[in-house]
Amino acid sequence: MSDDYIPCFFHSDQLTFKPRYEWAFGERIDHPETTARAEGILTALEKDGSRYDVRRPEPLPEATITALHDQRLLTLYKAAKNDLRRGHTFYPTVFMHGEGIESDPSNIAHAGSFCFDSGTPLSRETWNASFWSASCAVSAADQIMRGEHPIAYALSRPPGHHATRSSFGGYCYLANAALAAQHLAAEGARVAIVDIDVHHGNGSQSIFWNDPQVLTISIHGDPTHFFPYLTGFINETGGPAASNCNVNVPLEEKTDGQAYERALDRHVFPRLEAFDPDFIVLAAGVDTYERDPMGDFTLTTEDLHRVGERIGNFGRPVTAVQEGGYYTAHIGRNVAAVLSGLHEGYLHAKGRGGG
Ligand code: Q9C
Ligand code: ZN
Repeated sequence: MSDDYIPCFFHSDQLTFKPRYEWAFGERIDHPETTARAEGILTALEKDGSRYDVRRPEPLPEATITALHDQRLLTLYKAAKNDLRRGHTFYPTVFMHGEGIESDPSNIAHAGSFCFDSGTPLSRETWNASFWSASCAVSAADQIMRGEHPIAYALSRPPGHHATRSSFGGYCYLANAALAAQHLAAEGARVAIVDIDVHHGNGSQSIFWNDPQVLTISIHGDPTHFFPYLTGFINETGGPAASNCNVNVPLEEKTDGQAYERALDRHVFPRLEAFDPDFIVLAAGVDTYERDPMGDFTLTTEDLHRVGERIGNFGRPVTAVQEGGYYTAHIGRNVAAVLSGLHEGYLHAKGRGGG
């Protein structure tokens, strides 16, 4: 096993998708999930070339995606690829769901029936960019599964933790972290998804709701007043076959690094110890940052490093998958803080650390 650097996965086609705008409390705003986010992260990784090795992912077999996602969702993304005009971005306007609604995924006009918010548009490029984003997550997981490295990173963009088996939303189209977890669990391993994005990881929660092999933990802004509003409460603990395999840790507005670490100690590490996973998938959003325009926590870059360190120090191999993080000027240093923290924490746990 090579401990000395972190393999990182990214494909340039992920930059072809450019959502234009979304709605924030009735106001049209520039879309926060920009290509500049990925570019900022890449620049930071390349600046520290002795620690990070950026590579292209292997393309995912489509069967890996349909093992987790409804085929109809893929049909919709492919319809967008084939039917939308170049340069056109489609915003669903009708969101009928449920009984008696017969939606046809080959009809873009029905897209809202597969979608749960107004911020997650479709274009010709959505499928290809999301495909490579998901491929990054599974390639990173594969490095971990083969035992080649203790820490691997997927520069996944678009993000994934809000996407469910059959719906998209929250800027997410394919469930990148869940696909990584599925890959790691394929040979019977126990996997824990730890979601540190400031928003509840509703997609991962719903996908593994009744699966006792995958523990899902999310620590996030209290959905009483924060996106995605309908999920992320503490009473959501898992389905009948997986009771207590889902853990939500909602925290109040303006949560700082100290309170965040306290929550990790009280609610996250005890559950990880009890579950005893073979692998961790870290849904690594950095929108807990104090200057994040979407978040409502107040973590500093040093706090993010400390969070990474604490999770690495748990001593299990970590597949880190990028989620949110919208303060573009500092996203590179914030992601590097989490990754270097994971690396240092892991080496420390194994008695090979310098610190
Ligand atoms: N005015 C991720 O961080 N938009 N998604 C809320 C509020 C949804 C964020 C709009 C935020 C989703 C992966
Ligand atoms: Zn987020």
